[in-house]
Amino acid sequence: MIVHKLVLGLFTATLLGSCSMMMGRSTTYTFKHNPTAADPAAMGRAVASRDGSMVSTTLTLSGLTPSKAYIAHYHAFGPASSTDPCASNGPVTLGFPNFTADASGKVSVTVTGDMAKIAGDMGAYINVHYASDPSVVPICAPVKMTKS
Ligand SMILES: [Cu+2]
Repeated sequence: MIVHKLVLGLFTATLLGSCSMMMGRSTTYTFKHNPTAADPAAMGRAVASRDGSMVSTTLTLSGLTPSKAYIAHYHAFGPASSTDPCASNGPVTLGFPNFTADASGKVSVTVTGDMAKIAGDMGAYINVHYASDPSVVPICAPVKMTKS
């Protein structure tokens, strides 16, 4: 009986330990508005939580056009800037699932991917595009401020 209780106690402690470790690896990034007239009230944050070699990133956005379709991606640091990731024009490294803003212009969307896809310069910024015209990018969240 005593042995069984001890084993159960150790198991519980291990679960709590791994949970708090995951919380400690969570990082929040804040979206900023790009110099565009699109969705002037758009804002939000990205919370990235690492678990081993995988990372889950959840975008919580508001001020979007109600019921409009969007796409979002992690991008690598591009060639156009080495100090402003959002202006660096880098390639996509990890895409979020397509999403549509709700009737009040809010949405939450999550992607889980291999950390290697967004490590270092590979994950320099997250941007949100109109699905109908990806050249329209209302908001961008800088993740890595300086190019390596
Ligand atoms: Cu993009």
